[in-house]
Amino acid sequence: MENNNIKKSLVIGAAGFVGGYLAKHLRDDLHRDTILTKLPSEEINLDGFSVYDLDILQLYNVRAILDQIRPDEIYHLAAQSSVSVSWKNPRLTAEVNISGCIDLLEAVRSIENYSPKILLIGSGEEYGILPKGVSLVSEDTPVNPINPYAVTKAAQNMIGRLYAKSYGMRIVMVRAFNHIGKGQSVNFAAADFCRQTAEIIAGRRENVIKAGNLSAKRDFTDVRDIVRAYGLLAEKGVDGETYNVGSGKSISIEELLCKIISLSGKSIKREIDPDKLRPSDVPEIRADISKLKKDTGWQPIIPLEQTLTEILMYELGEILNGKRRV
Ligand code: A2R
Repeated sequence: MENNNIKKSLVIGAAGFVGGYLAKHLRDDLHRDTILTKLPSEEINLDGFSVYDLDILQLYNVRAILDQIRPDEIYHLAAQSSVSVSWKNPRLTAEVNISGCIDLLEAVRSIENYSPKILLIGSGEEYGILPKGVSLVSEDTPVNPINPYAVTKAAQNMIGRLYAKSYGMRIVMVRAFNHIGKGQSVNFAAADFCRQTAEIIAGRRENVIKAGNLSAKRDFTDVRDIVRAYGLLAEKGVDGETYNVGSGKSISIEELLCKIISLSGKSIKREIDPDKLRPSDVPEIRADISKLKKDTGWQPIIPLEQTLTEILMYELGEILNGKRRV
């Protein structure tokens, strides 16, 4: 029998890195009736999920699905999320990240007597080059994006604000800083270093890790803490407002690498790989999370060392189980 008191949550972009974690959090911790678009890539137990195949660029399909299931809250994670792909294919990036978002909001708006809470997931990348002397960024710090991906996310943020203010829609915007966890693509530093270290532990690689700019300082948070913040923001975030989600602390990539190496118990050298250097790396960025804390009571709880240990063990397991040939 259907329980009408249980909230329906729709995760758009559930097949991505964050989507699987968010889906699990909504189902297991918040006991939501959770609907996913596409299956999560992580191997998770799919009991209790309904799955729809939805391309956000198919406006009529999006509208039909929304009208049919009428979720109480929508987590919009679908994106072309790779910075390097955004340089190679800025048009596709703009189409998915900007037009896709507009189409989603228009679809919601066109359905009568329907006003779901919508979370638009953006990125700390939107801040880009910071004003001189600034490393701690609040939501009021001007955005100054320096790659096509970040431009599209800044645009998404502005669209969300516009629709909330102009049409009274219940939209909250997020700027998520670096989040890490098992299963992330090795285009990201923590996963890359853990995979290389796992290969060394497994004896499949010489004791050298290749890295890019080690001096840049970034704000890292466990993805499980991040999705917990999303759940709270869907409940308590103020409509039309933007929230930074991060740890509020920064560490250098060098320190991150040292932590991973020390977890391995091995003596490992580092080597700079010019292919991993980014042309205009921002020296330091960390999130001011006071607004998020004040409005939701959220704070990160999973220590960085725990997250790194779990990623390293995961990568080692993948190699030893033969899932990844080195
Ligand atoms: O590319 P696919 O097939 O894996 O699907 C991606 C999905 N996606 C779409 N879904 C529906 N219609 C589309 N036209 C479309 N284009 C892409 O969005 C993928 O499953 C998901 C994004 O997942 P990831 O790239 O792994 O991003 P992640 O790290 O989970 O980040 C979630 C959100 C994104 O909006 C980021 O820009 C933001 O957090 O930082």
